[in-house]
Amino acid sequence: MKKAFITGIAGQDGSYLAEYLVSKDYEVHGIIRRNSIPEHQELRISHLEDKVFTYYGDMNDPTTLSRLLGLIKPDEIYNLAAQSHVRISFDIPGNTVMTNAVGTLNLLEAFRKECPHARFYQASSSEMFGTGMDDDGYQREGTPMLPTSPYGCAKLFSYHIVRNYRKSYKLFASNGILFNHESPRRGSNFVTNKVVKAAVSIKLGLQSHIELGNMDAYRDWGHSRDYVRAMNMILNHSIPDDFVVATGMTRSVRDMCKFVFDYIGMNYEDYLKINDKHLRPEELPYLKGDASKIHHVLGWQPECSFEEMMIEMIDHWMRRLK
Ligand code: G4F
Repeated sequence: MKKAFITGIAGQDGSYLAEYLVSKDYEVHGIIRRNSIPEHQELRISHLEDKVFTYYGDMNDPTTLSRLLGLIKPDEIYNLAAQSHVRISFDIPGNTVMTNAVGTLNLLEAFRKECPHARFYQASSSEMFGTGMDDDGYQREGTPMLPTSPYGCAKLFSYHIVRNYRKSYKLFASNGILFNHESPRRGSNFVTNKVVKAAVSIKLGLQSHIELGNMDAYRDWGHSRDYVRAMNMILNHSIPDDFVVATGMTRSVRDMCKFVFDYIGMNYEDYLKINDKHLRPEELPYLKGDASKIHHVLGWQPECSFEEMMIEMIDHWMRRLK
């Protein structure tokens, strides 16, 4: 039985990954941060209560990371913990860098010292590309990375330090460069789930309007459940390497909003207010990933379409709010 250690196990991706690994007979361990309202902390993994082992831990507590890796001796380490909200990274840049950059270094050091034969997955992000783009309008593994946020800068440090540790110490350490990925488990301050929750609330008479920021940003949106499968495939490849994970299709926030409101029989323009507080000091206008490498080398393909995913999210909020 393989053992996996997941940082960020209680998050959207951590919960789908834990579910997937349990289904593949892994013994799954993960850390959660101490929170003053413990009832909310493990909501996304409450259905796995008897199937996974959770511990208090923090990316900025290297002693705990070392102790846990020394105790568990995992075969696979998935570093998914992060301050994951890009706009909020402008409000708390120091915390974002400590968690998303220094935290990765802390975990790599614990890995190198306590279980160097394990395999290490780093949750790298398309936000690292920022305004970098190839001439054909795609971002892929070799595209220049010019991040536009503290979040993107911190993730770029982690991406490079993982490559550096791989080469310097001959470790199995890989990056998945994941484009946006969503699900009903997405936090409701990310744009897809914010729009879905608001549209359903408006339909049910619980809310009057929605406030958004940049409607003309384009994103490549896939389903988290598909993307955690890619993480596991990346770690089970014969060599450590870096892979873009994306759908290859891009849509604007406006298109996404129109799809959701149309689906439930409303016109988004009747309910939309633009509020500058949702804009970022530097915007990232356009993301579209080329996942050819992971298609060809590992045989990964997404299974859920954008439309199926958004409808799953709409159904989720309809059930919850009714
Ligand atoms: O949903 P978002 O907040 O996601 P964003 O910033 O693209 O970041 C997500 O994807 C990254 C991968 O590229 C991850 F690394 C990261 O952790 C996170 O998961 O915003 C998407 C777009 C942005 O362009 C934003 O400006 O939606 C635009 N937007 C417009 N109005 C809004 C809003 N975003 C949010 N969160 N809230 C709004 O009211």
